[in-house]
Amino acid sequence: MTATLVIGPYSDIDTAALKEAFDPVFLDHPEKLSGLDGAARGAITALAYKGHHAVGMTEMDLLPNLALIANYGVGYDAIDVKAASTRGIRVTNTPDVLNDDVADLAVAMLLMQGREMVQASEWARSGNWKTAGEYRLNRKVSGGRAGIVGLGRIGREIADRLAAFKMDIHYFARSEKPTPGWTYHADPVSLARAVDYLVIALVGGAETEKFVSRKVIDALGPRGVVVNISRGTTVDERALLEALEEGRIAGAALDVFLNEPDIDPRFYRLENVVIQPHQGSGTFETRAAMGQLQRDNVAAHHAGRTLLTAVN
Ligand code: 8YV
Repeated sequence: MTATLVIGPYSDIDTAALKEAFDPVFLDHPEKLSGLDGAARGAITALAYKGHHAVGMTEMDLLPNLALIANYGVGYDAIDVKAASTRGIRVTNTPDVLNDDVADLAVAMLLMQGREMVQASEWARSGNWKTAGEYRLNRKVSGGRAGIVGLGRIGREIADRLAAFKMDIHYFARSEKPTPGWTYHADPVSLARAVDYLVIALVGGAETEKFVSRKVIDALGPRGVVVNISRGTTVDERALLEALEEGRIAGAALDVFLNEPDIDPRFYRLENVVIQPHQGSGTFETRAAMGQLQRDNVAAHHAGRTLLTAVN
């Protein structure tokens, strides 16, 4: 009887590696757990999870001997860590290995939004360039003012990249960091007021829900652009949509949304929004590293070794 359960939409490469390493039970969604018989559920001690559906008390109660949830991703907001800790279940994630990709995507989206690259590409593809001439002028990005909400590992990588674009770096974090030349703001409204681009790099979960509030969005003003690579929950999405539709901010570049992938269709109608399908960490190289780290955590658990990247 296997002791590992794998849940989520894994790539073929990850699936093969998981199979080889643990000969696990595979499920595509946590809601399928109740379909496993009691003996199979009772044998499971490790869960390798990938996805953004909630894994909470109900799921944990169905796995009475579960001792590890190894999350595929740095953000573990889908997992009720408090409930896990209460049951003595350890949780691990995959930090650091994805910092570069997520930061690259944030910067790329910011440039795409400012330079209207989606529309400009469409201009060329549709033949307008040949028939109607040059694409319209757009907005200079280098030298602008960027505000990073959350100067953690990913936020820091984004700030470093934007500094290389000669941008004036402002940030909000729980405490001021030793970052000479960068401006600290103790509250996000003050940060939004000071910048053109507001880049959200917060962790997800209840404590950051709607942290970028209506007030913050209003403070950004008509030249302001919201860039989000964190979680859809960190922004008041309703307030963001209203501000975009009413032209009270200049635009947005979003890799994350509420209710992914069934996102609010109002976003599709907004020309000034760059939309990405939550692909921040989605490169072959980084996904290989994330998968390896997840499997290393599961292997460490089975061998009784120290977990590599424990959350609780
Ligand atoms: C996802 C992410 O994990 O790491 C995170 O927190 O959001 C992503 O890397 C990835 O989409 C797999 O579900």
